[in-house]
Amino acid sequence: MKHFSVFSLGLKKHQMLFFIIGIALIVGCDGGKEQLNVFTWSGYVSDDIRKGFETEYGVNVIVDTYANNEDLLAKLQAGATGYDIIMPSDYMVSIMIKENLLAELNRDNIPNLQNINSLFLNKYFDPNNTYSVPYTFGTAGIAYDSSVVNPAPDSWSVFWDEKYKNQFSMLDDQRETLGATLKLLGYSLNTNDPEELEQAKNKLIAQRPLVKQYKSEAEELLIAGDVAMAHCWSGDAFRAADVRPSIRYVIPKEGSSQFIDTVCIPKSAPHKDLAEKFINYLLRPEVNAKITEFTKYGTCVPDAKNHLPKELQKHEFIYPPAEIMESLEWLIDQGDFTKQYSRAWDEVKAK
Ligand code: N2P
Repeated sequence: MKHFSVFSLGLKKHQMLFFIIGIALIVGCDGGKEQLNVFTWSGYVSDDIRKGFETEYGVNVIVDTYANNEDLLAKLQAGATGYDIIMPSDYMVSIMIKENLLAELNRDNIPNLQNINSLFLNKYFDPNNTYSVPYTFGTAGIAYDSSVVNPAPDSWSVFWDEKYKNQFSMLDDQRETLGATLKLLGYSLNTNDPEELEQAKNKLIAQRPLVKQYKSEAEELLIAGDVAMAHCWSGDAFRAADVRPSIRYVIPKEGSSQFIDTVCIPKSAPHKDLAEKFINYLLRPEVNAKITEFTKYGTCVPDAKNHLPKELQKHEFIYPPAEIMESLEWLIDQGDFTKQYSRAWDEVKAK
């Protein structure tokens, strides 16, 4: 019996080498493993979580990050098609649903949906969780190094104090940064009054010479000691405080924002089934607990708490006291008025 082999194609040795390399490239040097592409916030998927899923499912997980919801939206609108998992915040989920960018979730593939606390389900931005699964929740506020910033700040106005020129960063995020300024001015961070937005824009333009950097990954600056103070999300402040215990976090007295970040699958996802497996994996209580330990944001899976150290089960960075919770607003999709926010923000950044 004649065996079929590359030799039987009449290939010479060097031709055979090219043939084999070619096949290896087609199959992928990793043996043709399926690849899950995750596009998320920095500090949201740890190596541990990634590797756990890779090992269990025999796949590769690639994690890429964005600084804000609008950058994520712009990427998808520009036709990026490689992403299987994205993690937009609440108001961005409603925008993406309207823009027809999200895939409907097949709930049969995500039985662990039942692990989610119903408090986090059926929210205004996706009334039946047709497209999104809650991942984490948190707030925005001020992270500051108490060994430098004295007295302790309690107002957004500290970011306009000349004393801290070049010593602080603001979030690179149009809704959050305009939102904090609107709160300082006594307005809603969901205003759609052009005059109020104009005032916030001008206030940020006046602040510009004092700002060291606009950066969403504020924990990196705080840990490195590049800034003594940052407009920052709660979990990132918490992570920085783990490394530098002199770091504190405060929600200013004028109030601030709170958010739920979600997990979604873009309509264009190349590996939808695998993405649903990944979501189901994230919702296992023991995996979800690891997420909380790493991200330092709140968990939407109550049983995850059984796997968490005591101090994380009710830390005030994650669970602010009731009177502070009352001062928080959710960012809401502003529809057509969103353009005005983008325009105002572009002007601030261009100065
Ligand atoms: C984590 C960023 C939190 C996202 N680095 C705020 N929606």
